[in-house]
Amino acid sequence: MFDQLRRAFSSATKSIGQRELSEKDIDNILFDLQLGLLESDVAQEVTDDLSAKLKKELLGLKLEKDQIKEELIRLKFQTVIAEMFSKTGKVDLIDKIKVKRELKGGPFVVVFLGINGTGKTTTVAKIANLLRKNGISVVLAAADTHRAGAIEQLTQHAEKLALKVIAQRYGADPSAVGRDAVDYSKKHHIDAVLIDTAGRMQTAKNLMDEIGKIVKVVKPDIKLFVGDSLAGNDTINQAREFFEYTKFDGAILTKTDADAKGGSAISIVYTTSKPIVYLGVGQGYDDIIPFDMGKFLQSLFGNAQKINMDNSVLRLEQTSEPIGAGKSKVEPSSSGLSAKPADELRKPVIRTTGAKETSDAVDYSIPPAGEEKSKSSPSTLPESVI
Ligand SMILES: Nc1nc2c(ncn2[C@@H]2O[C@H](COP(=O)(O)OP(=O)(O)OP(=O)(O)O)[C@@H](O)[C@H]2O)c(=O)[nH]1
Ligand SMILES: [Mg+2]
Repeated sequence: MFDQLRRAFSSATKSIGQRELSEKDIDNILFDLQLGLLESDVAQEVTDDLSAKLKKELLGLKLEKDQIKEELIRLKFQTVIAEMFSKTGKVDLIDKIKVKRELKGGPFVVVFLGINGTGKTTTVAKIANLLRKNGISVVLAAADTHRAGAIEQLTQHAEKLALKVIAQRYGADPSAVGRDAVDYSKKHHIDAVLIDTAGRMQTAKNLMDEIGKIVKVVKPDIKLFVGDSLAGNDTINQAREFFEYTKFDGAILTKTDADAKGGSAISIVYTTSKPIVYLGVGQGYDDIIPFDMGKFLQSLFGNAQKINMDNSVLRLEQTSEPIGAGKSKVEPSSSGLSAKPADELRKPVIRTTGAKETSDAVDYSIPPAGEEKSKSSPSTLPESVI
């Protein structure tokens, strides 16, 4: 995971390390870095901003004789990225739920948002499993009342996890489903309500209006955007649009087990200034891990480093493996989603996988009847995980 991004950084640091730093040198080197970042699916505007910040840092650098070492430049890169991530703060979902439980303030309500196929329903199941393991009682709300099979899909997860799911018929008002789930949880003293939502409607505006209504009616404690790490450059458009409408509180980046690039994490944080809360690392119920900035940076930059940030020093723990290592294949899991037959697992709809395909037009519309939903599934997702 994130190997390509690490390569982008390390090749740029090498070329810096071998030269005296004039402004021209820096521009050339930053050009290489920009290319590397773009290839790693970091969005163009993010790449431009990052390299402008780096240029500022590098121009001010006083170079001693032995000082131009790869590590020194690498630290500058790290600092810029680390500052961006550390400014977002941290969301500890389990802790937040426990705090509300102690205050006896009713169930903690989480709404999951994102376009179709990013992994919302799967993530709802994973989080439910995680919360239960932490002694938190959970109810699921099937608020995707649009897509055929969506209610059954969530119900299957609920059955496997022995959880209650609150559902109505297809076409029902999703906010009413959410409200039912909250009412049920109040009555039965359930700690958390996880609301699965639709990812596609007639138009993007309909989708946003619907989500707006759910948010208004159920007043969630937290709204989590679910982004597909394989969607590449398109992730930034999705994140921006959802953030504009919902002001979500954090993001979950899915399919990082199949993601060799890692730019999506940077793009989401850059666009929204909201933290990445969890990473999806496979199709099993246990395949979700808290996002760890230190490990993410280590995964990008390699060895343990000290990073100066806001006058404090962050020491990255050295671990033997970067995050996601060894997770590139989905292992069969007795309790997991991957135990499902392949044809039961719907292929994700990846709207864009490369810079060339990027489009400003956002179309979350339902395809004409008969057209297969997952036509644009990526070739980048290994067969083994589909
Ligand atoms: N490899 C891998 N696959 C994942 C991950 N998360 C979700 N998936 C797969 O992505 C596909 C789509 O997941 P869903 O949970 O149905 O996506 P969704 O966002 O609910 O889709 P809609 O209901 O259509 O909006 C499924 O095949 C999942 O198993 C992950 O972290 N890693
Ligand atoms: Mg779904």
